[in-house]
Amino acid sequence: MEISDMCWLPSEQNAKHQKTITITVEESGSPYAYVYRELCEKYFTKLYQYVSITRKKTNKTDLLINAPEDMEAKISSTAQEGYKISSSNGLTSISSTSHNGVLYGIFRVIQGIQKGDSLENISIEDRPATSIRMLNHWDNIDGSVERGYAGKSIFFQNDEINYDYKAMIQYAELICSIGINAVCINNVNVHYIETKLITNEKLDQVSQLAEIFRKYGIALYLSVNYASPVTLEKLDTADPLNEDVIRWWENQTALVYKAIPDFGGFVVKADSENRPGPHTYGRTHEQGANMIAKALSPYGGKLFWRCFVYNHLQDWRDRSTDRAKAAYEHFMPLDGEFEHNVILQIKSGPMDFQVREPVSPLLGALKKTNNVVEFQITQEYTGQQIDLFYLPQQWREILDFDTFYFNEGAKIHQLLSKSSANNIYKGVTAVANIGRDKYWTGHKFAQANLFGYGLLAWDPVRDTDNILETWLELTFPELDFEAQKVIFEMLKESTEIYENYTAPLGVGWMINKEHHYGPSVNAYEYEPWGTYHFSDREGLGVDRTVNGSNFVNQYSESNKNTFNDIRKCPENLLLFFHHVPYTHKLSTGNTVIQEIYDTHFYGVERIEKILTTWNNHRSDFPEPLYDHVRRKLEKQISNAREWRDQVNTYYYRMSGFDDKYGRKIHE
Ligand code: GCV
Repeated sequence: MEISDMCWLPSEQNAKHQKTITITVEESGSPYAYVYRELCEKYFTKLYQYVSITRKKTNKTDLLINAPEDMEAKISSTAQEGYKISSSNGLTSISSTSHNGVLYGIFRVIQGIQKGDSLENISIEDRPATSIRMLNHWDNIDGSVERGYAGKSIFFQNDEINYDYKAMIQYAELICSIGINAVCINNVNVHYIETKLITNEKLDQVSQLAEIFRKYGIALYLSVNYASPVTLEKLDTADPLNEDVIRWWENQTALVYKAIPDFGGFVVKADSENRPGPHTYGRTHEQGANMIAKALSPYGGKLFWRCFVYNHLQDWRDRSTDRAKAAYEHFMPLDGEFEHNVILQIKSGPMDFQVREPVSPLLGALKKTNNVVEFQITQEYTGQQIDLFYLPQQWREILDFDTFYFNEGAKIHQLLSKSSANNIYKGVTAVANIGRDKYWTGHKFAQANLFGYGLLAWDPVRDTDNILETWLELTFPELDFEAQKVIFEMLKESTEIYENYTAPLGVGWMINKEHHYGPSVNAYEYEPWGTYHFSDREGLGVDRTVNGSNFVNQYSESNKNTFNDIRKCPENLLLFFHHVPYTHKLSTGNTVIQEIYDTHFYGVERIEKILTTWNNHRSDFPEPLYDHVRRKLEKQISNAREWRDQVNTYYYRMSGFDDKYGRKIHE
């Protein structure tokens, strides 16, 4: 594997503006002092002309890394993961009470120097707002990646755990530098061979991976197959109340912890999209989850239990079932029933990582259960790392959504950062966008999504423009401000542009079936997946009001009233909540049909303009980058045109309304 891209970490592109630095990593008995030395050696040498690393402080020491022997082995609060960088009399020190904190402090200093700060001016005390900052890889052991758009798996190949050691170290450093502290290496859809990852056949190799991640304060997790006892042990049931099943999980979990004493825990997708689960055995989610959680509990392990549970075999004729309601209906009645180490993993929206959907009503509603929000960095429905989509802007809106469940502090970002006695673990997880691609992420600019995820997970109120500027400064030190600004504008606009030509007004699921790239208006309309737009000759949209599916009722009173009332419902969610006639007037004065035409034309024009700008600035960028981005933009434009023409033609034929500007719509 040839992944040489350093992303936002110092590389040969960094000019060595700074002259000399003496770094002291005190030999204080910390088992990780060697990691700090390695990091300093690797990265400070990219930024300084002369670097000397000592084990004892002298009067030459510029940077002192203090790693106390009694550093907390297990992190039990976000304060512990914090760090302090302070300077006085020419000496800058990094200190923390945990290994993670020291690492984050070192990367913070590196970033400061990269951005041109002088060492003495980097004084900061920081800590993460959330305790869980996780990545889920959907990697399969055959090397494929479900919904992966960046090449093959970095962990697996040909039914084996098989990775490039150097690249793995690089990956761990990359994600540590943005504060990630947990990684689940395999797909939530656990197939036969992956089921064996928790057995002696594979544990040796899993533990070697865990060892790499441990160096960087990252706990390793595995997705497990709920029916493992049946698949592996040939028990005739995986019933969570069955004694043999309970014992099987206890024994298997003990084996895992013998191999990896600080193993993070399991992730489970149960009773969802053909995956087995407790329902398969006539039991409930809390019975299934608690049984596995109890097996993990003696070792401090956690169980992430996904709430992506719905009927994927719905009859499209059945208008009484609304998939959006499923997660809440399954899990809300179970609030308070889960073991202390169960964490419910809730997709950010009630459907499935669409370009636009409301925030899941389960977030904020659960009061007595640990939960994390799940984002998707891999761009399944958002352009597949061909089309530009700067995801942090979407997440910013989600994090700022007010659930109105409490008098104060009810925005999603506030809920994620607050722990309470019943609800200890809080945070975020996201599906990774990584593969063996030379840029790691398929599109070089998709690195901004991974970077932004890390920074928002750490600080969920952070401004996304500032994240983008920081990413640009760190990633492209060789580009001048004007050139960086070109990329900044492209990414800033990208989210709206993609929404313009794919999903204006909150309409969803007009995407090609299975691979989910490009338009196909009715691909899902007569299918069992519960994802419809109900277009007819009069209008379109899904009535989820009190007179329709009553999904609105799952929100707090205030949000329910907003979404239910067509005059108050945000227009970018109009078709998610309401079935409206084509003649319905919007705040812009446009009718819905005209808005459909306008947004699709506008989206294409905007992306065409971006390519023109990119071409005009050709000489500002190194040829490989210019060419890489140009080729992606050309593909995006042809995709956007296809969306425009298929959707506009479809609605022209369906409604008979002309475009008031007389633009070309195919008949
Ligand atoms: C891993 C969507 C995706 C599936 C994915 C699933 C999930 O349905 O299309 O590929 O499966 O979400 O989140 O479990």
